[in-house]
Amino acid sequence: MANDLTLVIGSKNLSSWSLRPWLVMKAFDISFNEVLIRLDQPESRAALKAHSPSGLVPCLRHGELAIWDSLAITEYLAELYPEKKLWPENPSARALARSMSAEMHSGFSNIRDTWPMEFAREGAQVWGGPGVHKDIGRLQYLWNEALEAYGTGEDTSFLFGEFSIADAMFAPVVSRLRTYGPVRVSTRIAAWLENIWNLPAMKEWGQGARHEVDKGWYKG
Ligand SMILES: N[C@@H](CCC(=O)N[C@@H](CS)C(=O)NCC(=O)O)C(=O)O
Repeated sequence: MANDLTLVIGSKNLSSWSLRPWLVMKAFDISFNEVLIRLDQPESRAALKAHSPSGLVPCLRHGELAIWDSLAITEYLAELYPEKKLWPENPSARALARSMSAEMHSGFSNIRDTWPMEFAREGAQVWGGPGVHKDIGRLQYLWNEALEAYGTGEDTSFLFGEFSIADAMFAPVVSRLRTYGPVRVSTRIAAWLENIWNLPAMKEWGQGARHEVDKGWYKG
């Protein structure tokens, strides 16, 4: 079944929405074929339209089925692989994880618009302004709430103890905090940021992003 899954994604340096389900699939060892569409090129629009009903990525293809939204893809995967526990098992934890993921999916426009993901870029020292810092305040509140209630208390903890879709939904923000800022965070949140950044799958995505930069995709 797994090899029937094809995830269509955008450029790894830029496509924050693509990173989320890609990370879930890699971290949970779900095998898939990857189709990467280079964004921001004259031919990108046609390629996106050919692969995704919305003309946006990510899009998961499973046989005849196309699922064209990051959160919907992760929900589909959670249904396809219940034994992998992509969401926290505890219903209250799962409800909070879903609320946080949905808030990320529909909100935080200040940080998303002002600090676009540039995965391979670090230490740019760009102050985002009050809107960005309002978003960061809310993000830290959410992360802290999850870590305090459901984290293991150890430095290795993810938001709900084990890695889940909720962690993946915030992974592009983890990248942004390395690119821009600096932003002061609590020790607990700093440890979680490190955990996400050091995931083997995040490193693999980062290699892909750097490879794009090295190929000269972002010159000029
Ligand atoms: N709500 C969608 C947003 C998808 C989206 O905006 N994707 C961007 C790339 S990150 C895209 O496809 N842009 C098309 C373009 O750059 O032409 C999701 O969650 O998947």
